[in-house]
Amino acid sequence: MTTSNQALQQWIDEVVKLTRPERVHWCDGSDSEYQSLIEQMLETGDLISLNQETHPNCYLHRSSPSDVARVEHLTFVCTQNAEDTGPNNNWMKPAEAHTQMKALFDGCMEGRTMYVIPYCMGPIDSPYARCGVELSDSPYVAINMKLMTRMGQAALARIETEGRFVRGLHSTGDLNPDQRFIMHFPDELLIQSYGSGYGGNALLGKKCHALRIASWQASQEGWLAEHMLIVELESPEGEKHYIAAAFPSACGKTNLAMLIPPESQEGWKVRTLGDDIAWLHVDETGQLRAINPESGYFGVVPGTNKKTNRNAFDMIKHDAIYTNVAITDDNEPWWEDKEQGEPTTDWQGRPINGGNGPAAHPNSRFTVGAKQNPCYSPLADDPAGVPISAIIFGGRRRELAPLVYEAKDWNHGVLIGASVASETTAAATGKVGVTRRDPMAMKPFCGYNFADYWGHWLSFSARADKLPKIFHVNWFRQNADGKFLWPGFGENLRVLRWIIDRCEDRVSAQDTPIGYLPHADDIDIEGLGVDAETLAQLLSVDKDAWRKEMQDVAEYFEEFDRRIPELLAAEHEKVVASLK
Ligand code: SAT
Ligand code: MN
Repeated sequence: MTTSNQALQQWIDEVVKLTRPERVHWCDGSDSEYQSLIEQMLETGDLISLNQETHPNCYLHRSSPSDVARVEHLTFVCTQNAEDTGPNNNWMKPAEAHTQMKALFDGCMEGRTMYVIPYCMGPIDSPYARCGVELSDSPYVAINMKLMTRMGQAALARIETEGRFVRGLHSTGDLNPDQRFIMHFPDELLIQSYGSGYGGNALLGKKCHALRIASWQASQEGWLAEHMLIVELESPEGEKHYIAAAFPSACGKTNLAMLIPPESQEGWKVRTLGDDIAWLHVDETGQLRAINPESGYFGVVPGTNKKTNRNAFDMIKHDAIYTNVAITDDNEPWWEDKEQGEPTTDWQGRPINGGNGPAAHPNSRFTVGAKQNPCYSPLADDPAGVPISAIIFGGRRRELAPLVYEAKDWNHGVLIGASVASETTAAATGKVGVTRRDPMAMKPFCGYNFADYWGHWLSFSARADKLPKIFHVNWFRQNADGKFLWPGFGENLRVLRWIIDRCEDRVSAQDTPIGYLPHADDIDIEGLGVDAETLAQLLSVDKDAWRKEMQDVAEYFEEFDRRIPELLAAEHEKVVASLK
């Protein structure tokens, strides 16, 4: 196959010359192509067939044990000027990065097939969607891209009419962690990834394109590319609201996006538009609208059970690719807190032995097409996206941050987003459970200087008439014994209801230095098992602790020096003054 797009054809020819694959396979995105790739991977052992009776079309992939998460220390943004990438990114000069990557890619596909993977991020006919082409020597990448994006013929046709696309070159190389790099060249709309087959490092449409490159493009073009789920909430009266929410990786975005209303919340309906990424645009009426650029979920498996997320539990029983889970003796996938079955073989294929740690890797994942979700919203395919009523920021914080609070206005909301901190999780290599600043949950994903990014966020006050309200939530508060104060999961709907009531001006709130907090009786705790004292604790503002927090935030901002927008510094000043 070839393409009428000369730039694409020329780039493919260059890559073939450099990497020297034995074969080139153009992905058409068809179901039959998916099936034949699966069969081929079963033969080579790249995939293991799971119990086809109980889990039809489910397969297990075991990655190299040293390749199980994103590698932030090996992820770079390459611009001429280091200041443009900011202290929030690793930087390398483009020329140097090109030289280094060229040496790694030289002949790396010998004996392998190179897959040409055209994809579209967003509904094919959406003006907000953007296309890319990934060249990869991994069939695992090809099948995952089929589930995660609109991949194949239709995307290629759009590229041929539109002419513009992001280029992504990926090779698993020899999986040597010392020769692993994820490089971004925003000025060239180019991504190069070598030495990893793991999701966020290898499925280049996801974090690399839809967040790092897209966030930079968005800043040039006047929109936002965010690490946010999109969810639809319908009240018993039929009133609908769309909410976008940003949380760091492995903090429950998929669970919130697929929330199941508990029995106590009768009549509420929740539908998912997206579980990880949102692209936000201001429409011609001044309303902020969101699309989900993806078409599938790459979710954390451990912890998924009938109680925590029944929809996800059912959704991954068929047509799913599992990565790094354990298996039972009847060949069913198994993970910690599945609450069903017993594992016999761990994620590395070893017989279960307590000394080897968890049976499933803590960052083991499922990949499924979004339409398998029992609460999938067909509006995810609407080229116009959905109007956003509220934006929520959140982190995983044992202490300090109340259950929920509302920003006083948009600019204050930008400060709240810029101040997000969270405990690290298994989604990236490194120590787990350390609190770090993770502004807008974008620390690993913002493709340019955070200070400029906050400036871009602030610019929306002037761009849009109907800006959503901004909130902060924390589902992860613990007491002194390490017990969670809030039950979370489906019960989070009780907090979302307050958020909607605030958007509709139906409830008043307590005015505190950090924002508007609910009056205790405006959060429905009936039948929840949370007593009034605990709720009071969840809704308290410890002024001393907050003064310290604002000091920490100020120190964090200092890293960005004079690039910090004046408006943001002014918002910080205001909070500090009111805490006095
Ligand atoms: O980076 S991935 O997208 O693979 C997983 C995550 O960090 O959310
Ligand atoms: Mn994510």
